[in-house]
Amino acid sequence: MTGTAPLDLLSTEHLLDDEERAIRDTVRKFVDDRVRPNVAEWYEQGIDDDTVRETAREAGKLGLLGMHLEGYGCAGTNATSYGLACMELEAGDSGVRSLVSVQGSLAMFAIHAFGSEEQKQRWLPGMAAGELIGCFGLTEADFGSNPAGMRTRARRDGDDWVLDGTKMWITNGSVADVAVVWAKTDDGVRGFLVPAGTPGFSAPKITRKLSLRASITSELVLENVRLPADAVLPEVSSLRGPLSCLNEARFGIVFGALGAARDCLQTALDYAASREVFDRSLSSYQITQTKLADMTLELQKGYLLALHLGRLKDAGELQPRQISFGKLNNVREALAIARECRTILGASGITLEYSPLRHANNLESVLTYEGTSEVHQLVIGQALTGESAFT
Ligand code: TGC
Ligand code: FAD
Repeated sequence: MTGTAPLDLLSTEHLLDDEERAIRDTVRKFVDDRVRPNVAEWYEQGIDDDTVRETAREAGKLGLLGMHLEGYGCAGTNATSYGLACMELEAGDSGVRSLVSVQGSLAMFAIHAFGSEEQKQRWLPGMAAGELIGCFGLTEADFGSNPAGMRTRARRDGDDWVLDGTKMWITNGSVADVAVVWAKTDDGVRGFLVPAGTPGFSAPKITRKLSLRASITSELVLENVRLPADAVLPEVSSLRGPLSCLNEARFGIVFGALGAARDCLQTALDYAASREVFDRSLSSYQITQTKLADMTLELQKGYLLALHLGRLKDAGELQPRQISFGKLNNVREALAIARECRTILGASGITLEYSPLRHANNLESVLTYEGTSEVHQLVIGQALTGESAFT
Protein backbone atom coordinates (compact mmCIF):
# COMPACT_ATOMS: atom_id res chain seq x y z
CA MET A 1 0.00 0.00 0.00
CA THR A 2 1.25 3.46 -0.72
CA GLY A 3 -0.14 6.49 1.02
CA THR A 4 -0.44 10.24 0.55
CA ALA A 5 2.42 12.48 1.72
CA PRO A 6 1.31 14.43 4.82
CA LEU A 7 1.48 17.84 3.19
CA ASP A 8 -0.38 16.63 0.09
CA LEU A 9 -3.50 15.73 2.03
CA LEU A 10 -5.15 19.16 1.76
CA SER A 11 -4.08 19.88 -1.84
CA THR A 12 -2.26 23.09 -1.00
CA GLU A 13 0.11 23.13 -3.99
CA HIS A 14 -1.95 25.77 -5.79
CA LEU A 15 -1.33 28.17 -2.89
CA LEU A 16 2.20 28.65 -4.25
CA ASP A 17 3.09 30.29 -7.54
CA ASP A 18 5.50 28.82 -10.08
CA GLU A 19 8.51 30.73 -8.80
CA GLU A 20 7.85 29.73 -5.19
CA ARG A 21 7.54 26.07 -6.19
CA ALA A 22 10.74 26.28 -8.24
CA ILE A 23 12.68 27.79 -5.32
CA ARG A 24 11.32 25.19 -2.93
CA ASP A 25 12.23 22.34 -5.27
CA THR A 26 15.74 23.70 -5.87
CA VAL A 27 16.43 23.93 -2.15
CA ARG A 28 14.94 20.46 -1.60
CA LYS A 29 17.36 19.05 -4.16
CA PHE A 30 20.29 20.85 -2.51
CA VAL A 31 19.30 19.31 0.82
CA ASP A 32 18.90 15.85 -0.71
CA ASP A 33 22.27 16.05 -2.47
CA ARG A 34 24.45 17.94 -0.02
CA VAL A 35 22.92 17.80 3.44
CA ARG A 36 21.19 14.44 3.89
CA PRO A 37 24.21 12.28 2.95
CA ASN A 38 26.46 14.15 5.43
CA VAL A 39 24.33 15.44 8.25
CA ALA A 40 24.64 12.45 10.59
CA GLU A 41 28.42 12.79 10.52
CA TRP A 42 28.28 16.57 10.99
CA TYR A 43 26.01 16.00 13.94
CA GLU A 44 28.02 13.20 15.50
CA GLN A 45 31.41 14.90 15.14
CA GLY A 46 30.20 18.47 15.53
CA ILE A 47 30.38 20.43 12.27
CA ASP A 48 33.79 21.96 11.49
CA ASP A 49 34.66 25.44 10.24
CA ASP A 50 35.57 24.33 6.71
CA THR A 51 32.25 22.57 6.24
CA VAL A 52 30.34 25.62 7.45
CA ARG A 53 32.28 27.82 5.02
CA GLU A 54 31.71 25.40 2.14
CA THR A 55 28.00 25.14 2.94
CA ALA A 56 27.76 28.94 3.05
CA ARG A 57 29.37 29.21 -0.38
CA GLU A 58 26.99 26.61 -1.81
CA ALA A 59 24.01 28.39 -0.28
CA GLY A 60 25.36 31.64 -1.72
CA LYS A 61 25.57 30.13 -5.21
CA LEU A 62 21.91 29.13 -4.91
CA GLY A 63 21.01 32.71 -3.93
CA LEU A 64 19.75 31.71 -0.47
CA LEU A 65 21.73 34.21 1.62
CA GLY A 66 19.79 37.39 2.25
CA MET A 67 17.47 36.11 -0.47
CA HIS A 68 14.54 38.35 0.50
CA LEU A 69 16.71 41.49 0.49
CA GLU A 70 17.02 43.82 -2.51
CA GLY A 71 20.28 44.79 -4.24
CA TYR A 72 23.93 44.18 -3.22
CA GLY A 73 23.93 40.73 -4.82
CA CYS A 74 20.82 39.56 -2.98
CA ALA A 75 18.16 37.61 -4.85
CA GLY A 76 15.22 39.86 -3.91
CA THR A 77 12.60 37.11 -3.67
CA ASN A 78 9.37 37.49 -1.78
CA ALA A 79 9.17 36.56 1.90
CA THR A 80 7.13 33.43 1.29
CA SER A 81 9.89 32.04 -0.92
CA TYR A 82 12.39 32.70 1.85
CA GLY A 83 10.12 30.84 4.26
CA LEU A 84 9.83 27.88 1.89
CA ALA A 85 13.62 27.78 1.54
CA CYS A 86 13.93 27.69 5.34
CA MET A 87 11.45 24.84 5.46
CA GLU A 88 13.47 22.76 3.02
CA LEU A 89 16.77 23.56 4.72
CA GLU A 90 15.43 22.59 8.12
CA ALA A 91 14.07 19.33 6.70
CA GLY A 92 17.78 18.59 6.37
CA ASP A 93 18.86 20.01 9.72
CA SER A 94 18.02 23.03 11.88
CA GLY A 95 21.73 23.86 11.93
CA VAL A 96 21.80 24.42 8.18
CA ARG A 97 18.70 26.61 8.38
CA SER A 98 20.37 28.48 11.26
CA LEU A 99 23.38 29.24 9.07
CA VAL A 100 21.11 30.79 6.45
CA SER A 101 18.88 32.57 9.02
CA VAL A 102 21.74 34.16 10.90
CA GLN A 103 23.53 35.19 7.75
CA GLY A 104 20.56 36.62 5.88
CA SER A 105 17.96 37.62 8.44
CA LEU A 106 20.20 38.75 11.27
CA ALA A 107 23.65 39.85 10.08
CA MET A 108 22.83 40.94 6.52
CA PHE A 109 19.44 42.36 7.42
CA ALA A 110 21.04 44.50 10.16
CA ILE A 111 23.50 45.97 7.67
CA HIS A 112 20.86 46.31 4.94
CA ALA A 113 18.32 48.03 7.19
CA PHE A 114 20.57 50.12 9.44
CA GLY A 115 23.97 50.37 7.71
CA SER A 116 25.55 53.18 5.71
CA GLU A 117 25.94 52.87 1.95
CA GLU A 118 29.67 52.19 2.46
CA GLN A 119 28.96 49.42 4.97
CA LYS A 120 26.45 47.82 2.59
CA GLN A 121 28.90 47.95 -0.32
CA ARG A 122 31.73 46.58 1.79
CA TRP A 123 29.94 43.60 3.33
CA LEU A 124 26.71 42.60 1.61
CA PRO A 125 27.86 41.31 -1.80
CA GLY A 126 30.43 38.97 -0.22
CA MET A 127 27.92 37.82 2.36
CA ALA A 128 25.27 37.17 -0.29
CA ALA A 129 27.80 35.04 -2.16
CA GLY A 130 28.70 33.11 0.99
CA GLU A 131 32.33 34.22 0.68
CA LEU A 132 32.00 36.17 3.92
CA ILE A 133 30.17 34.92 6.98
CA GLY A 134 28.41 37.12 9.52
CA CYS A 135 27.20 36.51 13.05
CA PHE A 136 24.83 38.44 15.30
CA GLY A 137 25.76 39.13 18.90
CA LEU A 138 22.83 40.17 21.05
CA THR A 139 22.53 37.59 23.86
CA GLU A 140 24.74 37.70 26.94
CA ALA A 141 25.14 35.02 29.60
CA ASP A 142 22.89 36.89 32.03
CA PHE A 143 20.66 38.59 29.46
CA GLY A 144 19.02 36.29 26.94
CA SER A 145 15.28 36.91 27.03
CA ASN A 146 15.90 40.42 28.32
CA PRO A 147 18.50 41.97 26.01
CA ALA A 148 17.64 45.41 27.41
CA GLY A 149 19.81 44.49 30.40
CA MET A 150 22.94 43.88 28.32
CA ARG A 151 26.26 44.85 29.91
CA THR A 152 28.33 45.20 26.73
CA ARG A 153 29.30 48.84 26.42
CA ALA A 154 30.64 51.02 23.62
CA ARG A 155 32.20 54.37 24.50
CA ARG A 156 33.63 57.12 22.34
CA ASP A 157 37.34 57.80 22.50
CA GLY A 158 38.05 60.66 20.13
CA ASP A 159 36.57 59.53 16.81
CA ASP A 160 36.94 55.87 17.72
CA TRP A 161 34.60 53.53 19.53
CA VAL A 162 35.87 51.20 22.27
CA LEU A 163 33.83 48.07 23.06
CA ASP A 164 33.93 45.90 26.18
CA GLY A 165 31.73 42.93 27.01
CA THR A 166 30.93 39.30 26.32
CA LYS A 167 28.22 37.81 24.14
CA MET A 168 27.05 34.21 24.58
CA TRP A 169 25.48 31.50 22.41
CA ILE A 170 26.37 33.18 19.13
CA THR A 171 25.76 31.09 16.01
CA ASN A 172 28.78 31.06 13.68
CA GLY A 173 30.77 33.33 16.02
CA SER A 174 34.11 31.61 15.58
CA VAL A 175 33.80 31.24 11.81
CA ALA A 176 32.46 34.73 11.12
CA ASP A 177 34.34 37.34 9.12
CA VAL A 178 32.23 40.06 10.66
CA ALA A 179 30.27 40.17 13.90
CA VAL A 180 27.28 42.47 14.29
CA VAL A 181 27.60 43.33 17.98
CA TRP A 182 24.89 45.18 19.89
CA ALA A 183 26.14 47.36 22.73
CA LYS A 184 24.87 50.07 25.05
CA THR A 185 26.11 53.59 24.37
CA ASP A 186 25.25 56.97 25.87
CA ASP A 187 22.75 57.29 22.99
CA GLY A 188 21.04 53.90 23.44
CA VAL A 189 21.65 50.41 22.02
CA ARG A 190 23.73 50.54 18.84
CA GLY A 191 25.06 47.96 16.39
CA PHE A 192 28.77 47.67 15.55
CA LEU A 193 30.50 45.82 12.75
CA VAL A 194 33.49 44.04 14.24
CA PRO A 195 35.76 42.37 11.65
CA ALA A 196 37.37 39.06 12.67
CA GLY A 197 40.96 39.60 13.77
CA THR A 198 40.32 43.00 15.38
CA PRO A 199 42.71 43.21 18.39
CA GLY A 200 40.90 42.40 21.64
CA PHE A 201 38.16 40.43 19.89
CA SER A 202 37.95 36.63 20.12
CA ALA A 203 35.23 34.03 19.60
CA PRO A 204 35.83 30.80 21.52
CA LYS A 205 33.61 27.89 20.52
CA ILE A 206 31.03 26.48 22.90
CA THR A 207 31.52 22.71 23.13
CA ARG A 208 29.67 19.69 24.58
CA LYS A 209 26.37 20.71 22.99
CA LEU A 210 23.58 18.11 22.76
CA SER A 211 21.64 20.15 20.20
CA LEU A 212 22.42 22.07 16.99
CA ARG A 213 25.61 20.05 16.55
CA ALA A 214 25.61 20.75 12.81
CA SER A 215 25.99 24.44 13.68
CA ILE A 216 28.80 26.33 15.37
CA THR A 217 27.95 28.23 18.55
CA SER A 218 30.45 30.59 20.21
CA GLU A 219 31.10 33.26 22.78
CA LEU A 220 32.18 36.70 21.58
CA VAL A 221 34.73 38.31 23.89
CA LEU A 222 35.41 42.02 23.44
CA GLU A 223 38.25 43.45 25.54
CA ASN A 224 39.03 47.06 24.81
CA VAL A 225 38.16 46.55 21.14
CA ARG A 226 38.94 49.75 19.27
CA LEU A 227 36.87 50.44 16.15
CA PRO A 228 36.82 53.38 13.76
CA ALA A 229 33.92 55.84 13.77
CA ASP A 230 32.39 54.22 10.70
CA ALA A 231 32.00 50.81 12.40
CA VAL A 232 28.69 51.82 13.96
CA LEU A 233 25.41 51.18 12.14
CA PRO A 234 24.18 54.77 11.73
CA GLU A 235 20.46 54.27 11.32
CA VAL A 236 19.30 52.92 14.69
CA SER A 237 20.00 53.60 18.34
CA SER A 238 17.55 51.47 20.32
CA LEU A 239 16.55 47.87 20.87
CA ARG A 240 14.27 48.34 17.90
CA GLY A 241 17.38 47.60 15.82
CA PRO A 242 18.12 44.05 16.95
CA LEU A 243 14.44 43.25 17.57
CA SER A 244 13.64 44.19 13.95
CA CYS A 245 16.25 41.70 12.80
CA LEU A 246 14.69 39.05 15.05
CA ASN A 247 11.34 39.57 13.32
CA GLU A 248 12.98 38.46 10.07
CA ALA A 249 14.68 35.38 11.49
CA ARG A 250 11.65 34.35 13.54
CA PHE A 251 9.56 34.49 10.38
CA GLY A 252 11.94 32.01 8.72
CA ILE A 253 11.64 29.71 11.72
CA VAL A 254 7.84 29.67 11.42
CA PHE A 255 8.38 27.78 8.16
CA GLY A 256 11.66 26.11 9.06
CA ALA A 257 10.41 24.16 12.07
CA LEU A 258 7.77 22.55 9.86
CA GLY A 259 10.50 21.22 7.59
CA ALA A 260 12.02 19.34 10.51
CA ALA A 261 8.56 18.06 11.50
CA ARG A 262 7.77 16.96 7.96
CA ASP A 263 11.00 15.03 7.72
CA CYS A 264 10.26 13.27 11.02
CA LEU A 265 6.75 12.39 9.93
CA GLN A 266 7.85 11.04 6.57
CA THR A 267 10.55 8.99 8.30
CA ALA A 268 8.01 7.57 10.76
CA LEU A 269 5.55 6.79 7.97
CA ASP A 270 8.20 4.91 5.99
CA TYR A 271 9.43 3.07 9.05
CA ALA A 272 5.94 2.05 10.19
CA ALA A 273 5.15 0.72 6.72
CA SER A 274 8.13 -1.62 6.69
CA ARG A 275 8.31 -2.58 10.36
CA GLU A 276 6.46 -5.76 11.40
CA VAL A 277 5.21 -6.08 14.95
CA PHE A 278 3.06 -8.94 16.16
CA ASP A 279 3.05 -10.27 12.55
CA ARG A 280 1.59 -7.14 10.95
CA SER A 281 2.94 -3.87 9.69
CA LEU A 282 3.23 -1.23 12.39
CA SER A 283 1.31 1.18 10.17
CA SER A 284 -1.74 -1.09 10.18
CA TYR A 285 -2.40 -0.58 13.89
CA GLN A 286 -4.98 1.94 15.05
CA ILE A 287 -2.69 3.53 17.62
CA THR A 288 -0.05 4.16 14.97
CA GLN A 289 -2.57 5.63 12.56
CA THR A 290 -3.98 7.86 15.29
CA LYS A 291 -0.51 9.21 15.98
CA LEU A 292 0.16 9.76 12.28
CA ALA A 293 -3.20 11.44 11.69
CA ASP A 294 -2.87 13.80 14.66
CA MET A 295 0.66 14.78 13.67
CA THR A 296 -0.45 15.42 10.10
CA LEU A 297 -3.20 17.75 11.34
CA GLU A 298 -0.71 19.84 13.27
CA LEU A 299 1.83 19.84 10.44
CA GLN A 300 -0.74 20.90 7.87
CA LYS A 301 -2.32 23.54 10.12
CA GLY A 302 1.15 24.92 10.84
CA TYR A 303 1.85 25.10 7.11
CA LEU A 304 -1.38 27.00 6.42
CA LEU A 305 -0.48 29.38 9.25
CA ALA A 306 3.02 29.87 7.83
CA LEU A 307 1.63 30.60 4.36
CA HIS A 308 -0.87 33.06 5.83
CA LEU A 309 1.93 34.90 7.65
CA GLY A 310 4.04 34.81 4.48
CA ARG A 311 1.26 36.46 2.51
CA LEU A 312 0.84 39.11 5.23
CA LYS A 313 4.58 39.78 5.15
CA ASP A 314 4.58 40.05 1.38
CA ALA A 315 1.76 42.57 1.66
CA GLY A 316 3.82 44.56 4.22
CA GLU A 317 1.23 43.90 6.94
CA LEU A 318 2.86 41.33 9.21
CA GLN A 319 3.02 42.42 12.86
CA PRO A 320 5.56 41.15 15.44
CA ARG A 321 2.79 39.64 17.59
CA GLN A 322 1.71 37.56 14.58
CA ILE A 323 5.27 36.32 14.13
CA SER A 324 5.23 35.34 17.81
CA PHE A 325 2.02 33.40 17.15
CA GLY A 326 3.66 31.47 14.32
CA LYS A 327 6.99 30.86 16.01
CA LEU A 328 5.37 29.68 19.25
CA ASN A 329 2.89 27.36 17.57
CA ASN A 330 5.01 25.88 14.84
CA VAL A 331 8.13 25.20 16.91
CA ARG A 332 6.11 23.74 19.77
CA GLU A 333 4.15 21.47 17.44
CA ALA A 334 7.26 20.50 15.48
CA LEU A 335 8.99 19.42 18.67
CA ALA A 336 5.94 17.38 19.74
CA ILE A 337 5.87 15.74 16.31
CA ALA A 338 9.58 14.92 16.41
CA ARG A 339 9.23 13.25 19.81
CA GLU A 340 6.12 11.30 18.78
CA CYS A 341 7.82 10.10 15.60
CA ARG A 342 10.73 8.88 17.68
CA THR A 343 8.34 6.60 19.60
CA ILE A 344 7.22 4.98 16.34
CA LEU A 345 10.82 4.10 15.55
CA GLY A 346 11.33 2.28 18.85
CA ALA A 347 14.98 1.68 19.69
CA SER A 348 16.06 2.46 16.13
CA GLY A 349 14.83 5.97 16.84
CA ILE A 350 17.65 6.70 19.25
CA THR A 351 20.34 6.43 16.57
CA LEU A 352 21.56 8.82 13.91
CA GLU A 353 20.35 6.36 11.24
CA TYR A 354 16.99 8.10 11.54
CA SER A 355 16.28 11.82 11.78
CA PRO A 356 13.56 12.31 14.45
CA LEU A 357 15.68 12.40 17.60
CA ARG A 358 18.29 14.60 15.89
CA HIS A 359 15.50 16.97 14.83
CA ALA A 360 13.95 16.83 18.32
CA ASN A 361 17.27 17.68 19.94
CA ASN A 362 17.72 20.57 17.50
CA LEU A 363 14.20 21.82 18.08
CA GLU A 364 14.99 22.16 21.79
CA SER A 365 17.34 24.98 20.75
CA VAL A 366 14.85 26.37 18.27
CA LEU A 367 12.26 26.48 21.07
CA THR A 368 14.70 28.59 23.09
CA TYR A 369 16.41 30.84 20.57
CA GLU A 370 14.82 33.74 18.72
CA GLY A 371 12.61 34.26 21.78
CA THR A 372 11.69 31.37 24.05
CA SER A 373 8.19 29.95 23.84
CA GLU A 374 7.43 31.74 27.13
CA VAL A 375 8.55 35.10 25.67
CA HIS A 376 6.23 34.57 22.70
CA GLN A 377 3.36 33.56 25.02
CA LEU A 378 3.90 36.82 26.89
CA VAL A 379 3.97 38.85 23.65
CA ILE A 380 0.61 37.31 22.72
CA GLY A 381 -0.61 37.79 26.30
CA GLN A 382 0.28 41.47 26.06
CA ALA A 383 -1.61 41.77 22.77
CA LEU A 384 -4.68 40.17 24.36
CA THR A 385 -4.70 42.01 27.68
CA GLY A 386 -2.95 45.25 26.88
CA GLU A 387 -0.64 44.60 29.85
CA SER A 388 3.07 43.90 29.58
CA ALA A 389 4.39 41.09 31.79
CA PHE A 390 7.96 42.21 31.05
CA THR A 391 8.04 45.45 33.03
P1 TGC B 1 10.21 47.08 24.56
O1 TGC B 1 10.47 48.04 25.68
O2 TGC B 1 8.84 46.58 24.32
O3 TGC B 1 10.79 47.70 23.19
C1 TGC B 1 12.08 48.26 23.08
C2 TGC B 1 12.19 48.88 21.69
O4 TGC B 1 12.11 47.86 20.70
C3 TGC B 1 10.93 48.03 19.88
N1 TGC B 1 10.39 46.69 19.64
C4 TGC B 1 10.43 46.10 18.45
N2 TGC B 1 10.86 46.56 17.27
C5 TGC B 1 10.78 45.72 16.22
N3 TGC B 1 10.30 44.45 16.34
C6 TGC B 1 9.87 43.97 17.52
N4 TGC B 1 9.41 42.71 17.60
C7 TGC B 1 9.92 44.80 18.64
N5 TGC B 1 9.59 44.65 19.96
C8 TGC B 1 9.88 45.83 20.55
C9 TGC B 1 10.03 48.94 20.69
O5 TGC B 1 9.14 49.66 19.86
C10 TGC B 1 11.03 49.84 21.36
O6 TGC B 1 11.53 50.75 20.39
P2 TGC B 1 12.00 52.24 20.79
O7 TGC B 1 12.54 52.81 19.52
O8 TGC B 1 10.77 52.91 21.29
O9 TGC B 1 13.03 52.10 21.86
O10 TGC B 1 11.17 45.85 24.78
P3 TGC B 1 11.37 44.95 26.06
O11 TGC B 1 12.71 45.27 26.65
O12 TGC B 1 10.16 45.03 26.96
O13 TGC B 1 11.49 43.51 25.42
C11 TGC B 1 10.44 42.89 24.82
C12 TGC B 1 10.84 41.41 24.50
C13 TGC B 1 10.96 40.59 25.77
C14 TGC B 1 9.69 40.87 23.66
C15 TGC B 1 12.18 41.38 23.74
O14 TGC B 1 13.24 41.76 24.55
C16 TGC B 1 12.48 40.00 23.18
O15 TGC B 1 12.01 39.68 22.10
N6 TGC B 1 13.28 39.16 23.90
C17 TGC B 1 13.76 37.90 23.36
C18 TGC B 1 15.18 38.06 22.91
C19 TGC B 1 15.53 37.19 21.73
O16 TGC B 1 14.68 36.70 21.02
N7 TGC B 1 16.81 37.01 21.47
C20 TGC B 1 17.24 36.30 20.31
C21 TGC B 1 18.71 36.52 20.06
S1 TGC B 1 19.26 36.08 18.44
C22 TGC B 1 19.07 34.46 18.31
O17 TGC B 1 18.55 33.81 19.15
C23 TGC B 1 19.60 33.83 17.07
S2 TGC B 1 19.38 32.14 17.05
C24 TGC B 1 20.10 31.63 15.63
C25 TGC B 1 19.10 31.33 14.53
O18 TGC B 1 18.18 32.13 14.30
O19 TGC B 1 19.21 30.34 13.87
P1 FAD C 1 16.73 32.95 29.85
O1 FAD C 1 16.33 34.27 29.30
O2 FAD C 1 17.58 32.93 31.08
O3 FAD C 1 15.41 32.11 30.13
C1 FAD C 1 15.39 30.97 30.98
C2 FAD C 1 13.93 30.56 31.17
O4 FAD C 1 13.22 31.65 31.78
C3 FAD C 1 13.22 30.30 29.84
O5 FAD C 1 12.29 29.25 29.99
C4 FAD C 1 12.48 31.60 29.59
O6 FAD C 1 11.35 31.47 28.75
C5 FAD C 1 12.08 31.97 31.00
N1 FAD C 1 11.77 33.40 31.14
C6 FAD C 1 12.55 34.46 30.78
N2 FAD C 1 11.90 35.60 31.01
C7 FAD C 1 10.69 35.27 31.55
C8 FAD C 1 9.54 36.00 32.00
N3 FAD C 1 9.53 37.35 31.93
N4 FAD C 1 8.50 35.32 32.49
C9 FAD C 1 8.50 33.96 32.53
N5 FAD C 1 9.54 33.21 32.11
C10 FAD C 1 10.61 33.85 31.61
N6 FAD C 1 21.71 34.69 20.57
C11 FAD C 1 22.24 35.66 19.77
O7 FAD C 1 22.25 36.83 20.10
N7 FAD C 1 22.78 35.32 18.55
C12 FAD C 1 22.82 34.04 18.11
O8 FAD C 1 23.31 33.78 17.00
C13 FAD C 1 22.29 33.01 18.94
N8 FAD C 1 22.37 31.72 18.54
C14 FAD C 1 21.97 30.73 19.40
C15 FAD C 1 22.18 29.40 19.07
C16 FAD C 1 21.83 28.38 19.95
C17 FAD C 1 22.10 26.96 19.60
C18 FAD C 1 21.17 28.71 21.17
C19 FAD C 1 20.74 27.63 22.12
C20 FAD C 1 20.97 30.03 21.52
C21 FAD C 1 21.37 31.05 20.66
N9 FAD C 1 21.22 32.40 20.99
C22 FAD C 1 21.73 33.39 20.19
C23 FAD C 1 20.73 32.76 22.32
C24 FAD C 1 19.21 32.70 22.48
O9 FAD C 1 18.59 33.74 21.79
C25 FAD C 1 18.91 32.73 23.99
O10 FAD C 1 19.31 31.49 24.52
C26 FAD C 1 17.44 32.97 24.25
O11 FAD C 1 17.06 34.28 23.91
C27 FAD C 1 17.06 32.70 25.73
O12 FAD C 1 17.95 33.31 26.59
P2 FAD C 1 18.62 32.48 27.80
O13 FAD C 1 19.19 31.23 27.25
O14 FAD C 1 19.50 33.41 28.52
O15 FAD C 1 17.40 32.06 28.71
